[in-house]
Amino acid sequence: MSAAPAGGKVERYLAALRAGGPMHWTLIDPDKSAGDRAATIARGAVELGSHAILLGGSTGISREVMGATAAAVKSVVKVPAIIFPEGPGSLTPQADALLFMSLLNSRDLDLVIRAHARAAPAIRAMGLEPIPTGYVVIAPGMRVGEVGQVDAVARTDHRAAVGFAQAAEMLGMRFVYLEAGSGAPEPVPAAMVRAVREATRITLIVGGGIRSGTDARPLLGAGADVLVTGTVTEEEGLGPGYRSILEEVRRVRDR
Ligand code: 1GP
Repeated sequence: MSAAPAGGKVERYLAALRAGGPMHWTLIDPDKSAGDRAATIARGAVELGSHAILLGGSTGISREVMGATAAAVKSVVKVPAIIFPEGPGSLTPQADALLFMSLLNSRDLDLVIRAHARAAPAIRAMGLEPIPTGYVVIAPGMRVGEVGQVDAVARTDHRAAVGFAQAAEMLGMRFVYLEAGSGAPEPVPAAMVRAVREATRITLIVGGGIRSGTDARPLLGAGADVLVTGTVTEEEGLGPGYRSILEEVRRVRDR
């Protein structure tokens, strides 16, 4: 007897995509690109093959800006618009889902579970689909490492990364996100991604510092299920760096 697939509509869409190979998600920061500007990026991203739009990145994005941006994005693309939250203040029913992330290696219990407990009733009332995700910051961690009061996992400490990912899996989270930090000089090491891949079966998201196909290739080879990029589009638009990342994802999917 096989169990019904877990999660809501967005999670089932992502699971079906994952069965066909790795994915790419485009992170748009509504504080930098709101409304129509975000919609233009999202349309171009999906035309180039990106599989979902993540909305977030800055601290203090208002519910109004997030709501208007999610609505604008959804008016032009069919892929899910998923909130990448930094706190409960930016949650809006205009999005399809949110990464319901516990920052597993934070010293701040609010970011591990307390803010989630406060926000859960509102999330349920909004009908926003929560995607249960263990979020693990790997050095250098950049800004999220600082504001998240994180004890960042050292880049060579595969054992720690595997421990967090396995703990997330054992707690029933269906996604784990290895985050080097937005704008990191280098992505999460491929060897760490491989170690986590070999030790877990949940959907493995990798982000931070991916700027080109050359960066993407070893991460895909190591078994990442999802690559998230944000900075490359903010700095260069949907230019050669962004396109080469999507080409690598497509190459692996087409294999
Ligand atoms: C940040 O992992 C994402 O949370 C994306 O990072 O901005 O470096 O692409 P970049």
